[in-house]
Amino acid sequence: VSLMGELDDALAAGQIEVFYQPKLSLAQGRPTSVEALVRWRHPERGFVGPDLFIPLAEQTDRIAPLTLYVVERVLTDIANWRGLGPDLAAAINISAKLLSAPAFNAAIERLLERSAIPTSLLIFEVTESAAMSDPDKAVAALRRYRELGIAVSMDDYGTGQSTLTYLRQLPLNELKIDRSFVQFAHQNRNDAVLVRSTIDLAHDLGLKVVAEGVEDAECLEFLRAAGCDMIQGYHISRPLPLDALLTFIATPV
Ligand code: G
Ligand code: G
Ligand code: NA
Ligand code: MN
Repeated sequence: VSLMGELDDALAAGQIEVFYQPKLSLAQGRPTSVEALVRWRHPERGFVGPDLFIPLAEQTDRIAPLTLYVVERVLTDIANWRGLGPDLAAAINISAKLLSAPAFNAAIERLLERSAIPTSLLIFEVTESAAMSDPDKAVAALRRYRELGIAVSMDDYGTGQSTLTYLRQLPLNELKIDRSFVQFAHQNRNDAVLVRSTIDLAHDLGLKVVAEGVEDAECLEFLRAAGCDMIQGYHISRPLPLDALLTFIATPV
């Protein structure tokens, strides 16, 4: 049996789990959002990471049902952590392809209508390449998400091909600097320049900036000095299952 054949059953069998990685607001000194990251607990193969099965799901038309499953899970989980403290938004990765899929977008709207969770607690993360295949449709979909109250974040910024074009065209709230630039920015002069000027550029365009892949305190301090708004990475927390996230929220950083 192929891995993809099994993915259909995995959803039904509850083998797809959603972990959450906190993003720390430097101004507020607390997490203000989390990123939802899927994991597949396969009964025989053990843990299968999203790097392996997300691209396969995209190639075999399983990405829409998988993403809808994640969105439903996230809406349920938000209900679990609301009330435990200040509001914590959830970011969901949306594959390129889905932006131009009318059936997916209609299904998202139905899910949100049925849910009591305010859309202001949702962020959709898209990659530069995501928007690239069909820019007009991507722009229309992102505009619609924003009309619905969902914030839009550009993920993996800096690794795509036509970065400035996207910054001009896409309706964005937030930009996430790819971890390959962030990780060593406090040690490497060129990386430091790229990260600092990206933060300034984003701010001048009215966008919030998230640095991902922050692995130590020196990197955090570099980013604070550079005026970065939010940081995400192992230094704050690894991606956590819901239980551990609830504990994390209850524990001051
Ligand atoms: O921690 P990590 O191994 O979770 O994530 C690996 C990659 O998988 C990242 O690029 C992340 O954006 C992607 N990913 C994780 N969850 C999802 C998801 O629900 N949908 C999509 N499209 N990508 C995801
Ligand atoms: O591609 P995207 O940015 O959506 O995915 C985030 C990926 O980065 C996930 O695989 C997540 O587990 C991973 N990640 C999160 N924080 C860190 C970090 O501090 N260091 C490294 N190396 N990877 C991280
Ligand atoms: Na992401
Ligand atoms: Mn990223």
